[in-house]
Amino acid sequence: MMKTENSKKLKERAERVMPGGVNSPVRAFNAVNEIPRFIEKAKGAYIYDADGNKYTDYVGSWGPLILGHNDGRIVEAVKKQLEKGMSYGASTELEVEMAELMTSLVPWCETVRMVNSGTEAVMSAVRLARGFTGRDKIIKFDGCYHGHSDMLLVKAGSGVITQGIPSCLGVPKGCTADTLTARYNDISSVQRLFDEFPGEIACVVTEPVAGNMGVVLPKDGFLKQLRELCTKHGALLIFDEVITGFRLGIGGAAEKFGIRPDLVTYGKIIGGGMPVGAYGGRKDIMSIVSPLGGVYQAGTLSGNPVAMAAGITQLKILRDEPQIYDKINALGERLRAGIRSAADKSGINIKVNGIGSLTTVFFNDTGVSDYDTALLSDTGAYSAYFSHMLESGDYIAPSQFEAMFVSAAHSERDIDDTLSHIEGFFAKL
Ligand code: KE4
Repeated sequence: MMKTENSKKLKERAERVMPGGVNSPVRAFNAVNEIPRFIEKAKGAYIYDADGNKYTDYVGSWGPLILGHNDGRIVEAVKKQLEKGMSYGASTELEVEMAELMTSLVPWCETVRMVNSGTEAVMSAVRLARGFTGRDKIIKFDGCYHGHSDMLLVKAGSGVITQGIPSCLGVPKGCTADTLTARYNDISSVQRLFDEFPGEIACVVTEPVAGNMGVVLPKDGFLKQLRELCTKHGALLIFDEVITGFRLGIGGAAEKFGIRPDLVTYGKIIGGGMPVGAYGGRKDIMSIVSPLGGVYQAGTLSGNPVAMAAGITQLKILRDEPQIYDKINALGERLRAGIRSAADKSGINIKVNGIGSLTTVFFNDTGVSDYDTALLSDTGAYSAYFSHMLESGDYIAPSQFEAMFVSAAHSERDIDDTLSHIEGFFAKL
């Protein structure tokens, strides 16, 4: 058994002064009945906890660390900026460079605004869609998670499913009265809402590949039908690419599936590990964002130079070394093929969903294509799986409803070692 004394002590200290002892609920490990590991340091594909245990990391800070932890080039860029200052509350060339870089890499994102989190990015994009269309209603999908702004905490995924919160306390009915929900991958459920509320729907916001009910891929044609419906009804299509942006490829899911959203949101990877979010898209829509127009949005640390230095460095590496995507996608495929083969050999009924470097093992013997089928998963079995993997030295998501992230720092050896641990778990069942 791994030593966890120091993590245990830190958990007790944390719980005295922080709700649940965490700054984000999923880190509490409540869904997997384990002592949350307090991480002391990290490098490449590995993290090390307060008791000196080493893990191969498949969380990667929930997505930002596509190059692995503490890439020397990013560290150098951050150090260089730190010598010149941390934050000015004034414009800098770095922000311009970031916006030029993003809009050059993602041409349908014609202008972009930096914020400090994915939550802020999606909240702002939805406000903008409402402001641009003059309509109040929005459509989101059951099981998709777009951060914790009031109007989007309706049948949300990620930590909301993990903690089993049917709906969030503290969100007044008025804030969600205009939030309509549809079933992911069921275009008729979207059509019905447009038919029921003609001329009232400002936008459809979606994760183009869902990552917050576990990884769920869009069915063939689903995103294209969404695009067509939004165009037909004068609603905006918002792709929440906080997970998929710059992960599925330099152009994210929009490029991979050949769909042009009206607005797109980013986070995670564009910050290189620092707190960053962004929203952007069609210039005519972005042209009503303050100070140009009447849709207000602001942020003390938006475009923070240290965060920009980290994010620009990471994006430039991804731009200049496209073979990184070949590597992480191949490693993701190796992982999925290995898990499926191990399950077949041991006669275990699981489903493995994934795309590129994103994977989820569902303890579920039906296909998982939406919120309802994801909820059929055996979270008790997932918890046992999590504990086995943790004890074996693999740090995977402490929730059935999240993704495994592979980085460019992972090796085939890491994947094969992890596969042997998974085989070991299946053998115990
Ligand atoms: P943040 O506010 O946490 O930076 O981003 C919110 C968000 C928005 N959109 C999507 C598609 C997201 O996945 C997220 C946040 N992702 C979760 C993990 N699935 C963050 C982890 C956590 O909450 O601790």
